[in-house]
Amino acid sequence: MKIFSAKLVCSAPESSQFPRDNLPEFAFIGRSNVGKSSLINSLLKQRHLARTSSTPGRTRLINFFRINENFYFVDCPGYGYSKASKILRRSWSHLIDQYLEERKQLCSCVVIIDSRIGPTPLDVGTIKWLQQLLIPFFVVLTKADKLNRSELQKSLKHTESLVSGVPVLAYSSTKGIGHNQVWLLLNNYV
Ligand SMILES: Nc1nc2c(ncn2[C@@H]2O[C@H](COP(=O)(O)OP(=O)(O)OP(=O)(O)O)[C@@H](O)[C@H]2O)c(=O)[nH]1
Ligand SMILES: [Mg+2]
Repeated sequence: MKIFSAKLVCSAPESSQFPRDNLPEFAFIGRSNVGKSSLINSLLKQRHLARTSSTPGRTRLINFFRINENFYFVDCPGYGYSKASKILRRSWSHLIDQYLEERKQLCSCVVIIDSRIGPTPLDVGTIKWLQQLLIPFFVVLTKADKLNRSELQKSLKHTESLVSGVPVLAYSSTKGIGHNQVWLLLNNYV
């Protein structure tokens, strides 16, 4: 995919502020610090479009990036950040639930999981929720550069066994591993 333009058009604290132009959307969801914002930057070959940080819980609002004036990448707050207050955690997860339940223009979710950790109960819960809502999704295992080949194969197999039939791809934002494969799946929708 050739990227002509990519801009942050909205950081929404609540659903009334989601964009209203009805373009197709891809949502990037996963645990805090798993590499969601880095994946978005890497796919768009941008360095600082989505804010990344080694401090978990950095993305607190739902950020909408309009790409090529044609579709959106949606960067969601990470779930499961244990140091955030209970109230904050509840408001983030309420915001994400609202987004997933209501958003008609949502084409597909990209569920992001740390390849070194594999799916946690929270990830499995999210996947079940997407299946219940009939939202298409695929899984990206990030930080693949941190594993050797056999560890990565093991992680892929283990994740595949938990999400039978759903594509699972390895990705590294630092090395660009998986870039074309992720775009191939996204291209099915735009
Ligand atoms: N080695 C390596 N580090 C990565 C990769 N992806 C992300 N990181 C690092 O992981 C940390 C978290 O990345 P973010 O992209 O901010 O993670 P996030 O999921 O958006 O985090 P929150 O917004 O806080 O939920 C940063 O220090 C990144 O540099 C990767 O593929 N390889
Ligand atoms: Mg982020």
